[in-house]
Amino acid sequence: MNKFPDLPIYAGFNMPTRAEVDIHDLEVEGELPTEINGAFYRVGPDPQYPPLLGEDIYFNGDGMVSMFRFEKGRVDLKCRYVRTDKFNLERKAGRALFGAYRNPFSDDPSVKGEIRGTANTHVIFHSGQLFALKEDSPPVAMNPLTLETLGYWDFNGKLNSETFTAHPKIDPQTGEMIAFGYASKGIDTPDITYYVINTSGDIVHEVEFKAPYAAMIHDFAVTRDYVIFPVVPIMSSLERAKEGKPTFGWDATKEIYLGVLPRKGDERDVRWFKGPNQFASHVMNAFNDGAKIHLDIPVAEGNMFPFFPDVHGAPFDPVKAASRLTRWTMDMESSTSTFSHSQLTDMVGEFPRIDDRYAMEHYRHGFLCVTDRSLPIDKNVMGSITGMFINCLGHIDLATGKEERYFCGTKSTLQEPTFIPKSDTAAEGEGYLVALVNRYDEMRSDLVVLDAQHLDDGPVATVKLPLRLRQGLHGSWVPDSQLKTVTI
Ligand code: V55
Ligand code: FE
Repeated sequence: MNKFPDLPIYAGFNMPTRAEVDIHDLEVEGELPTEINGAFYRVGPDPQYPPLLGEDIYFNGDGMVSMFRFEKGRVDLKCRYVRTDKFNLERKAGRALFGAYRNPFSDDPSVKGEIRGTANTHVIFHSGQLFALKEDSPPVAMNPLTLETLGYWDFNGKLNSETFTAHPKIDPQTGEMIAFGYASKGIDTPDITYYVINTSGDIVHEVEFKAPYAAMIHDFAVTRDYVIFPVVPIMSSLERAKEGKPTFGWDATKEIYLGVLPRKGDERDVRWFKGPNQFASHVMNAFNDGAKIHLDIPVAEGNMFPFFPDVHGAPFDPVKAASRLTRWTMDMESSTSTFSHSQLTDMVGEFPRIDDRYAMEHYRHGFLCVTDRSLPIDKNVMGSITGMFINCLGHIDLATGKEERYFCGTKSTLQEPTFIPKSDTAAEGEGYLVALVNRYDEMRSDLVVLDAQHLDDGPVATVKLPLRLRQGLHGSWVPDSQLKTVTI
């Protein structure tokens, strides 16, 4: 009975590991720079139990957090499941109780009304806690040192939204966490609740407003003066959910909207800019020059999520799913409701990252997961690839236009990188990029450490893992200087 179905998302490299491990002093090839001191956290879906409905999508697996603790040229690994309410209920039952992604109508009646979150999308450190995040539910607080789950977190009773984004932004200058929840009044509601959370973890500003239509708002952008909510038509539908169809689906007939709000504004200040139908999800960074707001984001012509099918029945188009980093510019002084756009690179990529100390500001260095189909691939060992295919990490210097890339080889794919500054005072982009490499030939993972300014040179060190970490999503770097503030 406890057997995952014979489906590609549970096979080969994607077989659930379900492994909570502690490994002291991982094997390292090359020299780990001794200035890397802190913790690299990342999270991804790793289903605890075979799916209730016989199949599932990757986005619905239980969150497994990994912590790579770097200290003086050595690194330890700790992996722990996030003990969400869902995880605990299913462990007690010894089987899956929750059904389809974001569809409570498909659940076992015994869990009606329970929080369905999987905490599988991002891990963020703020106000001394680690938060494991899923956009359909509140954050889950974890002990940053032990990865022990403390439970759902409501910011001292002040979280009014049912939901909380997996992509909050930390202001590197003020230490504030800027966040929001969409579908904040329930599934398929157009409601957005925006939050500013101070360094002590208290909600100090809250704004409720409505999006032009109810859709998935996976990420948003923050500048020094504004917040921007990109609304693209990954539509939700309660009717579809009740019929047992996917709750979310792509609508190629709908325009996109960018909702702009001054950071300390209220609902009357929200201004919507409109653009033609296109797909965008993860924001690289944003900044404003006075009234001009620039938002850098990979943009695709069409849907990138085949598991959220076209609502009008069009087949998934992999060519239209190719995304390229684009700069959207809105002018708060003009009276138009449109925005301009310019493509910043020819590289096809998603999962954009930056030196987070330059978030919300003029910045120069961007990093991306890149798909280059012209590079060689060993088809014999790469059979079990599903979803996105990432074979390079790209660096783009936005000041000079210069690009560099690291190619992970013909038998491997990459996970999202995270930037680690050389020191707290190092210049922008001066430091390392860490990323997990999925070694399909060895069914094993490596953590590569690259010089962020010289990706072409290949890893300065490779942390050799004696096990496989499933494809993950997002992660964070927390330097020792911040870990020292942890008191739990
Ligand atoms: C995304 C990922 C999610 C999700 C919604 O990358 C959007 C987009 C891993 O879960 O629930
Ligand atoms: Fe994301």
